[in-house]
Amino acid sequence: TPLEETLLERWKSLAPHDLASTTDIEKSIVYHTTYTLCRHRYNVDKTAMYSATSHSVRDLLLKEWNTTQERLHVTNPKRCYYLSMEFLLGRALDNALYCLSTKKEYAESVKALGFSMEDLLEEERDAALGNGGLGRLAACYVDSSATLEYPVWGYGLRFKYGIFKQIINNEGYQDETPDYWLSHGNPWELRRDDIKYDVQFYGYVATKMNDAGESRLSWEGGEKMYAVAYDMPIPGYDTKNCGNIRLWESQPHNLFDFGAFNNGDYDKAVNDQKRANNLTAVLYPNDNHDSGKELRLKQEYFWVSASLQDIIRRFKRSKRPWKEFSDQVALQLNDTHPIMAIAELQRLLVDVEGLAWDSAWDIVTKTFAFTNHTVLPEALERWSVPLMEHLLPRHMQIIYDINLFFLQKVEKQFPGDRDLLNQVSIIEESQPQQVRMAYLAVVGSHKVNGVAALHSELVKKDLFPAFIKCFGPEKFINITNGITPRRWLYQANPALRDIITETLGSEKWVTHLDELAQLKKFADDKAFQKKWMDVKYRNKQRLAKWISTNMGIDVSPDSLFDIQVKRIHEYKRQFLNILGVIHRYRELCEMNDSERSKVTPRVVIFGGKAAPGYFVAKLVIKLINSVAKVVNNDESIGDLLKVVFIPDYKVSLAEIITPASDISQHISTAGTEASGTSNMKFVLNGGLILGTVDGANIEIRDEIGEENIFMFGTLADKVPDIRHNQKFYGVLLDANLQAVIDLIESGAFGDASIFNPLIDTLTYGGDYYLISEDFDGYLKKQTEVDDTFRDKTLWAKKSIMCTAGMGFFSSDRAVREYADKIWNLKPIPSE
Ligand code: T68
Repeated sequence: TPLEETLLERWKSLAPHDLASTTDIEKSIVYHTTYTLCRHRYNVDKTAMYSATSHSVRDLLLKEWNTTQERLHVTNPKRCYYLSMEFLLGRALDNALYCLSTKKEYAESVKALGFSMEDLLEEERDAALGNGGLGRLAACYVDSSATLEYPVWGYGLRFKYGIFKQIINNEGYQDETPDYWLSHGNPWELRRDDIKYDVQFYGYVATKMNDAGESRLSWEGGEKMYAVAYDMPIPGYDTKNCGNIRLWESQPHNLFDFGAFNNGDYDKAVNDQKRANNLTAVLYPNDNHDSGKELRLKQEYFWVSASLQDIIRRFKRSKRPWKEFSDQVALQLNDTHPIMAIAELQRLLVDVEGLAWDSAWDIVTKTFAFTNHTVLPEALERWSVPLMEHLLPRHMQIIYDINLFFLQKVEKQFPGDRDLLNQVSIIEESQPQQVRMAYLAVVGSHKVNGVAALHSELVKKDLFPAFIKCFGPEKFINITNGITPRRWLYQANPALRDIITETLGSEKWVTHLDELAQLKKFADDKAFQKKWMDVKYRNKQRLAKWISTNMGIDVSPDSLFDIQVKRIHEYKRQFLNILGVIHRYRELCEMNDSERSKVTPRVVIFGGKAAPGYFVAKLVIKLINSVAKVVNNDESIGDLLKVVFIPDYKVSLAEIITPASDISQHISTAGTEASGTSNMKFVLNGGLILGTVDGANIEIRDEIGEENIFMFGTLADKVPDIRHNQKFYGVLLDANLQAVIDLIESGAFGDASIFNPLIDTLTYGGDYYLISEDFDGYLKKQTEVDDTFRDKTLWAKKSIMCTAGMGFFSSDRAVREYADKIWNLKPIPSE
């Protein structure tokens, strides 16, 4: 029951105030230490202080959160919901302090209480609810949505365990340990016990009469679980607007089976509880690979079912007719993972709300849009029909009907074209039959987008060519990815931030990244170049210190820092990189002192996780570490070459690594990396790229100028023919590559036999990722990198031109494009 007007006034007059002074902030921190954490002042350590400070900052955020919700409640605009299985947020405290423009005040207050802000920031565990680029993209998009004041919410799952923690063992292999990120509590989330929905699994479909005496299909029986909401406020920058991510946790429906308990079956008594606790316990650690496991499908359905119930409840409060649903709601499907939402919304509208099939389908197709993130066939989800019939029997019927009606339309449009019907059928006629989720997404959405220009072309050409015939090309668009300049420059690189602001005369660039273009006029300015490169040097020192402290390896910041950090995957070709390193080592070994004195010293840094079941990828990690051991201990080589594999690469480490690169490598086989986003982060921070003509590298080149990027390798349209020829004529390895393989096989990096399965990928059945084909071009570009780096003025100029050209790659631009071209969404100003 709402409160009466006079009471509302009283509440308003008592509402908490801003923490205006540092004394207020100190009081608030002491308050939370005492009452939230129940700690006495004699017993406050860094962890407790981090937690109390975060709770204090959270209060400020919640105030903005509440006023934002109130504003949305009153204006009731169209809203967009971003359905993403993954949100790779990283740490929250530093970001929140910047967004609230109160970092300075908090740092002073914390200092006055005997701690350092820098230490406290390091106490925070990363929120690592994602694998890689896809999850981090979702995090950047909610940041931009909040900043641009778009009414966007993220919906996802609250995994108890995020992506595993990677440990490199003494033999140089990857080991995995669980990431129990919630062990010290999480001040950045709010559990909403009042927001709770039933989610059903298994059971059967029955025919029932409704009140009007019509027969309806109904999903009955099976098992039920609760989905309980947790909210994570997402602050916008330089605005009072605050976004939200709502994450669902599974809970048992029946806490306890007393019948079983009384019969002495204690295990059975808690069975429900165990199953429910398992459901959202852990994130699947595969990127760009479909695991096909029942538990994964359960997670997917659980999440979309709870989210849709929540969204429909909110829609119903507006008392609008169903036909206006798509004027109020836009739903963005982040990859195939949430695609059951299409069948679920159709089911809710037809079976539960009683709409006619066609009216319901009209609403569905106007509401959903789908983002594709990969063309790799092994990554496209397919679910076996028997599994689907077992777990979600009504949805399977609905998918059959969606398919039937769609194929009937196609048949009408193209009579007798049986090939076309087979090509676009959502059901693949294999044994057993499979549901092609990406096809369901195309049929059930009004827009399909790829994530970079080349990728969006390949989506049309290679993934969905037959659908272009059915729907026309307009349905398929490109929205090139972007990254948030707040985290990836403002926060991660304070030194560069400060000289940019000083040079441009304002902080406008933080929300209008195109402003960086003004830096171009300083690219030849010697004094500015010096300042610029001093910053790079300090960032390299910061990373060198991290490596020395955490890994005991000393690297010189005077060397060229060459970095490749991303998930380990064959298509990303870390293997090519380490083979290149071995080639470099071979050459160094053969040089005399005078030749060596002309060499550009280099530190080659790797980082990234391999999926625990991805044998070849794990072997690449082992090879890197075996090579590192030999090279780093070869005293004759000294600083000329060092190899470092940084363990447990994650968002918070990326914030230290990214600003410190001279060169970063983005060297996927052309046509395989949909976009890449770390490429954008490095260039934004004045790092040059060594890359293939793939994904967003191409657009980066177009923006910064081809003279400021090192590009090599086979073009995407040539790849299929080369693969085809290799199959028939075999692979003749490049001579330098053969010498590198010979060195590995000689035992120079330890027992060679363990690397056989890796070396076999170059020859048996063809060199699928074209490592041999691209090897020579790669080595030549590396030599060009070395030569250019020695010209300090030229390098400084290129580095400045890199940052200056990156305006386009802000996630603000990307989110605006989504809002305009897909969601039809307007900002709701906070002031
Ligand atoms: C990445 N995809 C693309 N997938 O590889 C990258 N996959 O090119 C692109 O820049 C990025 O998405 C953003 O568009 C992924 O990161 C996954 O992590 C993933 C996770 C689960 C299942 C499949």
